Amino acid sequence: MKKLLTTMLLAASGVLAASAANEPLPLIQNVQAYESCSLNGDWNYIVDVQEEGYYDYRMNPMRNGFFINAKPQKPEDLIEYDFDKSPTMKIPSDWNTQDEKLFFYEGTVWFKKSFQAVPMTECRTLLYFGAVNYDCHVWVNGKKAGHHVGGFTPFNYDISDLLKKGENTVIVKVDNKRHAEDVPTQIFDWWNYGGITRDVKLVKVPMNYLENYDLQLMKAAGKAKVRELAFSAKMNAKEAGHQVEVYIPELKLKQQFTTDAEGKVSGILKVAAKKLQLWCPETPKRYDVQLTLDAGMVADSIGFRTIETRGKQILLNGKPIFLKGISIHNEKPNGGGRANSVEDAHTLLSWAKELGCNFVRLAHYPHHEEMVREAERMGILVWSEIPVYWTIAWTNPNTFANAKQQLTDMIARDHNRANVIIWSIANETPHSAERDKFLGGLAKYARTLDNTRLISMAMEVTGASNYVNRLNDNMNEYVDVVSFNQYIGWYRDVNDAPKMKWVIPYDKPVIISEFGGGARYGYHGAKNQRWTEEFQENLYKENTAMLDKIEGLAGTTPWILKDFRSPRRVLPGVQDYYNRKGLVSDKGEKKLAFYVLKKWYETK
Ligand code: GCB
Repeated sequence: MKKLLTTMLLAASGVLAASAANEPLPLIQNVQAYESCSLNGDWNYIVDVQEEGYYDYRMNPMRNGFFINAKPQKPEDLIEYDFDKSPTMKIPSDWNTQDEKLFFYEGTVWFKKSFQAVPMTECRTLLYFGAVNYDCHVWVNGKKAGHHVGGFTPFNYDISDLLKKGENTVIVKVDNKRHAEDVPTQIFDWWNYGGITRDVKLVKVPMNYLENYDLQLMKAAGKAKVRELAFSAKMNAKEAGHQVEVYIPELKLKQQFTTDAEGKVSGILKVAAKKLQLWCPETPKRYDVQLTLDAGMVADSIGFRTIETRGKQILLNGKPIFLKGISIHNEKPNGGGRANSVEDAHTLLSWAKELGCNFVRLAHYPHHEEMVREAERMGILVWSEIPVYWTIAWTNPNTFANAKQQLTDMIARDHNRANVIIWSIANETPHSAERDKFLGGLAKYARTLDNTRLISMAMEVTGASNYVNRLNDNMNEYVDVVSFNQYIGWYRDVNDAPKMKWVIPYDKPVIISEFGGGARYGYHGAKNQRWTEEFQENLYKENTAMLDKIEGLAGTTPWILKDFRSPRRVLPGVQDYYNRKGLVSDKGEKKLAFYVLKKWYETK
């Protein structure tokens, strides 16, 4: 496929690239399908505690900051930095685990990478970042390419006009300082890993390309003889009259569409129900799909399934399913640090498979794209979330715009993945009218982007007398699935578990999005001795027995697969800056509770 595309690109007519540096370019769908050149590898870096490479001594942004990558021209020239003499670190990575001086660092680091290029007039070059945490400015050859905020979603710039023949330089200023109005906000229970944490690449795209496309199986009555695939797409230019073709060789399905004045197409493809094999955890079937715009082709591998709710049930392909899940942070399986490879994803997801899971909650922000794709290949359903966590600045319009953008990009990246069934818009947020307005707005907006999946968020139950736990959240009316976190046995006495009653007054499926407790691997003792594996094991036994009594329980995602780094977990000798609620230790060792959950899932 890639070869085909290259040939096509070279043969394309020589129209000048109309790139608009600094303007945000909508995220390109399925970036893997294009010919690209990786910029991963060694990048020089400069730690800039006071941002002297960006602001002058009166705190005004400078015109000749570090981004111009100056070099002395005359002996007397004063230049107080030198990227080429600065150390290097591997990208993608977080700086915290790459340089021990930066373990706790929150602030600005500059990165520089040089590469060779040949400017091309017959196609465009996008500079793509899988994620950078948190605030980042990008320059190419000293000229601004763009600014991005938000640590877990991809973004791209059209840098065609900034490239020159020979050596080119990209400089990135990354700042991971926390602020109250950011998303996430100032406090959160995970490590604030800074840096260019996911892949960086130069992507070659035709002058006209499919910015985004969507191919989804539509819901149908159980005995329908013909199934419908809803297709829509948008090209980068707003131009009528371009041909878009969808071809699924295995189904012998081919259909053409013509763009409207907005550069959009939409329509339905029909296929005999008996020919179509649906994606499900047991048989995660995906079809090769070829999408052609004019002469340029993009290949994808797409699974078809439906997801809906009926009363308290979740239906996958029309049949009830119990979601045997586990929550996961986007951390490497052995030790801390941001996970960013297929291998990392495979190891984490294999542990989930071993537990008997058919579902994972990717908490509390979008994980790297390979995590979702590998889960799709392995037949694991996904809950994907944005970091609207705890005490967000609900009344700040910029905060809302930021959350909305992260939601947009999460959905834009993954909406053709059959395994993603739930978009989660928040976690454990304090109730208020302002919060409802903010989250209600996000929920409604998410449905305009994708009305085929379920919307949820992790809520909280409020305790009442006589061991009654009541779910009472105005956001109920906006979600399809009511999910809540509960910590009986950890933040509350484990002996209360058998006495608990649950009042969930909504006719919707219920997911327990978190439960669990901490244990240090290898620490053994009595079951009432906190931090022992036996304490955690007992907590899991009591909780699973308790959850079996919740009417309409449609799934669980206990907290959490693996111990993960958190600055809030400071107990020496036990936590040492790790949240120890993992069923697997930070080094990959399985704790006793792992086997309790595995056994429970065998009964589901
Ligand atoms: C929660 C949060 C999660 C924390 C967990 C804990 O409710 O959603 O991010 O890590 O509790 O360990 O307390």
